Amino acid sequence: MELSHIEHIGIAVKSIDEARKYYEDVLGLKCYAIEEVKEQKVKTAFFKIGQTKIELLESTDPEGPVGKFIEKKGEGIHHIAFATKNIESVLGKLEADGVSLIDKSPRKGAEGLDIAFIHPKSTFGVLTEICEDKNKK
Ligand code: CMX
Repeated sequence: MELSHIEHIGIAVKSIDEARKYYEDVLGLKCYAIEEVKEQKVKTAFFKIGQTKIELLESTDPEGPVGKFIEKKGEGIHHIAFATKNIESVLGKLEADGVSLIDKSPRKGAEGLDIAFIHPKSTFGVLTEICEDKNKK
């Protein structure tokens, strides 16, 4: 599988304004982007540490994926995202291996990345995202 590194870790929070104080004032990371992803019913805030990002996820709709997650499980790690340079090939291999894909083909996510999610029932309970930054080529 052509995965290069952990692109980001998504963390569900009730309030980005509240949670970012910990990441900025305590951990000393810098929030470099805030973006709403309407289709996913979330507002996101990004921090970088090495080549990996932390993505804070605040729900904009209780019926959205992050709203439902917080309601059931509370705040915490929501997903892990792996980077690749060939998302179509990775998705093809996952499907051939019988892994349950939420997105069978890539779609646009935050920061303009091409993304696809894998169902947590196929990944020992961890919602997993594959992403490719096609602008980097
Ligand atoms: N991690 C692990 N398990 C999760 C989960 C998560 N993030 N979200 C839901 N689940 C589990 C639930 O606990 C539940 O498990 P049980 O059946 O054992 O109770 C099961 O999945 C079904 O949960 P649900 O609340 O009924 O939710 P849905 O089935 O409607 O949807 C999922 C679950 C993962 C398919 C959906 O959240 C999804 O498609 N997620 C991908 C998109 C996404 O998360 N977008 C937000 C981030 C966007 C971004 O990063 O920009």
